[in-house]
Amino acid sequence: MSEATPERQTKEEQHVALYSGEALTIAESRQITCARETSLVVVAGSPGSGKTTLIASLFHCFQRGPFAGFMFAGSDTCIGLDRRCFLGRTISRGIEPNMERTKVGTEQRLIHFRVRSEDLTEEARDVLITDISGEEYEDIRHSMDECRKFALFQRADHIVILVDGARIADSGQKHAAKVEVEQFLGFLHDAGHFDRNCNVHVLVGKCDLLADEAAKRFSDLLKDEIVGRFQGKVAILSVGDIAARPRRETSEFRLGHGLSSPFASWLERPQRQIDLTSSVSDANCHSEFDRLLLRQGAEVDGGRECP
Ligand SMILES: Nc1nc2c(ncn2[C@@H]2O[C@H](COP(=O)(O)OP(=O)(O)O)[C@@H](O)[C@H]2O)c(=O)[nH]1
Ligand SMILES: [Mg+2]
Repeated sequence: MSEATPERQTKEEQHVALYSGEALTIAESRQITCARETSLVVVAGSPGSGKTTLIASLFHCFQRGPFAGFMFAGSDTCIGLDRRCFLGRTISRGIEPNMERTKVGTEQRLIHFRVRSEDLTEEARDVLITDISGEEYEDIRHSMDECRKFALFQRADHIVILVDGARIADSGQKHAAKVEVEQFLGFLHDAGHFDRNCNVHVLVGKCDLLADEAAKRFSDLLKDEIVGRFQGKVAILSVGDIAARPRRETSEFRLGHGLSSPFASWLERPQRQIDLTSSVSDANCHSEFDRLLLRQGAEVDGGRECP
């Protein structure tokens, strides 16, 4: 075996990607998406609905052991995950867990999970999950143009819409919350995001707060109406209740309540039906992040070819 010279070592080291462990930019995520089939999950919902908590709770669930039939097999974003989790930890001694507010315009936003089936019969699978900021959500919700050109939706394999269960439990807010989610789905549909094989999951979060029967009935009504209105307009529509991080863990509501089935489905990538580049042009992209998504879309969807 020949020994590498110091000079040669330096050159080789330059080609070794060293992950910071922070959430990934799209550019950084290419190492994952080019190497392995990776699905992209985009979580949308009103500010405070529990999007960041959902992602952090998945990580906590895997820290406890196998989850949804899968074992944690690594992450290139452990520090990013940790950052999102630290305020929610017991060590923070807060009465209620509190998540760091999702920063706007930050490029580092994709959280990576690699998991493997518990029985080890299958290869490990990769999933990138991101939550959109409150500001982006408001922009998209109020402008069809913004919604149409929002590149994350064009690329997403799974769009998760999180309804704030705390609002559903509040008789003064529940109607507004219902109208909001129905309008948002209508916007996504009219913007053409349902025209391809993207799966949509509407989840009523914080369901541990739906204590009385009236609140539960309203949550069921909301889900039934959404199914009645949008089933058939989107490749796969699923609805459900989750309590990603119940205020108090009980035998009924444990950490990650209701998340195992959605999470297992997020590991599957629906087959692409459209050429992303035909529906989005560079001129439509409003940030460098969008442009990277656009460039990457063709590589990711067209096979495993990377420049
Ligand atoms: N009771 C309860 N509270 C939750 C749950 N999930 C999140 N929360 C709380 O909802 C608040 C907002 O969560 P966050 O993830 O920051 O919302 P985001 O703005 O959508 O990212 C935090 O105080 C969380 O602790 C849940 O399942 N049950
Ligand atoms: Mg957040």
